[in-house]
Amino acid sequence: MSGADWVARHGLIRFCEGVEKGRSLFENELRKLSIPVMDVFLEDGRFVPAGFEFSGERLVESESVSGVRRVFPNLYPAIGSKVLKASGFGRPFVVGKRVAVMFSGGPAAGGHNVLVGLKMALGVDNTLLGVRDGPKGLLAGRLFEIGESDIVRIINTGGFAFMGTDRTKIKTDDQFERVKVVCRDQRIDSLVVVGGDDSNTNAAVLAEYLFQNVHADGRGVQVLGVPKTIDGDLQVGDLLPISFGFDTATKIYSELVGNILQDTLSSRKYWHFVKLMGRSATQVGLEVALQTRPTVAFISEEISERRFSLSQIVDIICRAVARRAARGMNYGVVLVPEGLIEFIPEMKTLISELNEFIASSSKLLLDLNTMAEKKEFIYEKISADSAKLMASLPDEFEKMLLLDRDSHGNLQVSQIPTEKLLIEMVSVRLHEMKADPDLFIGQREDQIDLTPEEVERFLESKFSTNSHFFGYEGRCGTPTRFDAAYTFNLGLLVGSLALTGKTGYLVAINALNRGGQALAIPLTGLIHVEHRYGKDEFVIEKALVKMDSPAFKFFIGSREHWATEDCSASPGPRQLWGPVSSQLPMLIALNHGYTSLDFDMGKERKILPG
Ligand code: FBP
Repeated sequence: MSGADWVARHGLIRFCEGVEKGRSLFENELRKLSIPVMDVFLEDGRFVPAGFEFSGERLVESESVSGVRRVFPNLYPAIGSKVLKASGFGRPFVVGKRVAVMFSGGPAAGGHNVLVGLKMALGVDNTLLGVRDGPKGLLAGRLFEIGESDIVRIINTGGFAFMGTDRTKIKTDDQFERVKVVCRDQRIDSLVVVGGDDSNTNAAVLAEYLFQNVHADGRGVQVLGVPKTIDGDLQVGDLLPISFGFDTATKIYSELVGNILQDTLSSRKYWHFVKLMGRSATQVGLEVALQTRPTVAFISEEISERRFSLSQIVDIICRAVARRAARGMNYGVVLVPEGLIEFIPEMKTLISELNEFIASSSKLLLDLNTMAEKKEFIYEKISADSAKLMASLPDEFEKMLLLDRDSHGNLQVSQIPTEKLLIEMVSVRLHEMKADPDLFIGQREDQIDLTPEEVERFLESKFSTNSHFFGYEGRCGTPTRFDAAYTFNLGLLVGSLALTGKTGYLVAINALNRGGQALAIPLTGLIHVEHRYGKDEFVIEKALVKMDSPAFKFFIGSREHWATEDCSASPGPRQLWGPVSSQLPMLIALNHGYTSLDFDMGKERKILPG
């Protein structure tokens, strides 16, 4: 029943009183949204699981192959480096399988549709179990059966609320053993991990651990991964263009940034500093910049590559502010990636020294009461350069660098107010510039060439600021049409793999502009060695923004113009119906050589009857 029908039947007051959660007019219409489904999952108009065959693609062997063989003695020989593709041949006909699915890490739009697709691939002859609250819930054996009525309720809705998630890393022998026991007790045949790079690294390790001898008859448990993260940093070249959730998050942020840009053009008095989520990579920041054309946008990877210091970053902003002020434009928008500070080489060294120190001595730190004591203690333990840099930062910021790490040992950069730090430092620098204009105005390369009238205008200008952090707003919104379709098809794909008995694969869909190609990528082929927190770890590499990628090149070719002129774009709210509802992320289109922004994942289908 549509929302309008519901109101007609039950009355407006009862509707407004909220008779049932999740039943706004919008949510009711959403459940009826038709979404594209790939041909390989269709037979006689019904959704069916696919079979698999060798795609002809092999992953490039990681440089750490001997280590990978050692860490994955069962999995690596079994799945090697061959990428599989879903096919209409060899469709599995399986009954009685029990598949468990778990969200892991931060939420991302579309997760619920993975469950819907998975449930449909398994059909009525197999059982789908949901794990409550991510890995923590798995360890506690908190599983429940996902039924038809759940699917009807959650289809096309945002967030992970239906099952919950968390960031527990399963790493100790006790934890692995616990998972084994839960799988045995609950008769689980396959475990699907919906997560980012860290969670899928964990999935690979679990696939090895559960490879055999879980059940009394010697069978193991298959472990499969689904690529999720708004950060967009789980990509595998042409095979996996993007993780799900990225499109929704970036479209939400782009709408907000577009609105702020419109406000600057209207009120002409503020500089807005906007921090955008995306822990390490700046895929989110780049996409939002492409969509909105802000005054200044930083890409952390470039900062790292060009070895910029914090002071140089401040300088870049000050020059943009001064140039615009000279022309009477005392406004602008600066995009600051969440992970920026970790990419500034001097800060990176400081943070990694702090990470290693905190990993080994957090208990000692706890014993110290005041911040002054903590600082004194830490300054002695880190290098002199790092101690000097740390001491030069505002107190509040220094305190933030000592916040608790997450279970993967990462600094929680979302909690660090980099946008405020920059505002503070830029204000101080502008003050210095105004006090001694001859230092920065002139013909030298490091100076700004301004006429006397322009200098006058700059000296009289005001630098009024606002800061924003767009992060949590973007993770749980209603999935875009792209994410809704992508995740439903990923669900069908991972369900198919579960039924064919495969283990140790990450599902992927590429060729997103021509019907889509459904793939299974061996997780062990993605693992490489990284030095983390004082030791070598086998992990999936994060996909950072590449300096030679078409999307980045387009950005650097445009930014000078964006900084001096007002050429912002306002993408507006994301659309689920109508002419602009089929847009995929611009950086996918640019980086993969698509000629249009429209995606194509097959024909539109009504997913649920009624
Ligand atoms: P995932 O990689 O787990 O999907 O999380 C991404 C993210 O949204 C980052 O952008 C952000 O740094 C982090 O989660 C914030 O996490 P938390 O929810 O723990 O504050």
